[in-house]
Amino acid sequence: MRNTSNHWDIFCSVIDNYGDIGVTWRLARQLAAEYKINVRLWVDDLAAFRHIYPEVDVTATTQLLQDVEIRHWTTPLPAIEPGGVVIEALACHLPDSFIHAMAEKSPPPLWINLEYLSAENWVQGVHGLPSPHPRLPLTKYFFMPGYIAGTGGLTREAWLYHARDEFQNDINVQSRFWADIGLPNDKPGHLRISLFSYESASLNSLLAACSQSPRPIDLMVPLGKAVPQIAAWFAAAEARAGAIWRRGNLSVYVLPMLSQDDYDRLLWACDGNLVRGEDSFVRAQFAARPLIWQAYRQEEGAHLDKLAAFLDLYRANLPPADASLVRAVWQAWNREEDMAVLWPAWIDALPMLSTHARAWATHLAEQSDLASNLVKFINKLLESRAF
Ligand code: TRH
Repeated sequence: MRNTSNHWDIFCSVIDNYGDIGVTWRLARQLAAEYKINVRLWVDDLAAFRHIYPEVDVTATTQLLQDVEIRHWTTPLPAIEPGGVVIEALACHLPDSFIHAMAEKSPPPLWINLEYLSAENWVQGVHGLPSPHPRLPLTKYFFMPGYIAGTGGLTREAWLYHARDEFQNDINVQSRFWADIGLPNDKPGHLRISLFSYESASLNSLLAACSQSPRPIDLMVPLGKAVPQIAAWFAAAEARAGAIWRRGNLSVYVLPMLSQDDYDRLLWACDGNLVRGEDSFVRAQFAARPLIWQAYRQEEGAHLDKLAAFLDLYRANLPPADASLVRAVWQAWNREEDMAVLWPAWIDALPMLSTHARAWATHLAEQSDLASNLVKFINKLLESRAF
């Protein structure tokens, strides 16, 4: 593929949590590593960034990480010449001064609005549409991540599946991983489930069901929103990384937040994963392990539409009884209902769900990835400009 060989600016505003920086950092480093693009990633919250990439220096206005130039996005933005491509990610707003600098550049940068991921049908219709600026000689293009042909695809690095398979096929590598993150690896018969969720009224019933499970369950919980609620359920005084809480057949291991790459390994290593938002959700699908997704809550239940659209795709090849179970479990978790009956049913179904998860991950890899789709999209626009 032709190298677009110029400078790209990606803007990321951290609205909350880690998804905004998680998505943009992952894309930025892939563009730099696989396409040798000079990426400048503007981030307004370096502290949030450091949670998923501990090497980040929160005091630096400029730093180079994995061949990506990281710029602290301050207000006002320093006067700077825009790159040839400008990506406005996940509903952030470019500073006016930068938009004017874009309009003054000749030719003007290609302006991409990278949207949130959704499995809903309308995504295909919007993907690639131009939106001319009302006053300035600039056009912004919608780039929609998605699961089906005619969308922008999903961010998936070239190395990902190979690294996952090497990890999942090598018990020694897995043992080293557990040791490296300070967890025991000598628990035959235990199920290991990772949990990354928002606060939830369902959580207590899930913990209770785990504690009564016939098979011991180890819940791996990186520090975050769910931890105080779990600590309260155990009546534990302090919620810190390293804490271990036990009740019945449930053990909860509180982990520090891991780097993005180690979090991938955690997803690969566990028997099942509870994930949320956007990026951890996609990574859990790539992990080829059973998952339950908690969608980011939106006004008027818009997240439940997103959930339903994804479930339609994900369950398409499952026998009816299994398909119903998956929908019931995911809906209950998202509607914050009681998990007492559904959780044990999901645990019992793990062998079937594992087979399905692998088939789904294989299916996803048939689609070209978001970075390569984006580079193709940009090259096409450049070619159309040449005439
Ligand atoms: O953190 P999230 O809930 O993020 C978001 C934001 O809320 C955002 O505003 C919203 O629009 C979006 O969701 C849909 O969930 P997400 O998307 O899964 O992002 C988490 C990131 O954190 C992801 O890149 C994985 C990373 N991560 C680590 O690197 N280490 C960890 O230990 C964990 C648990 C996550």
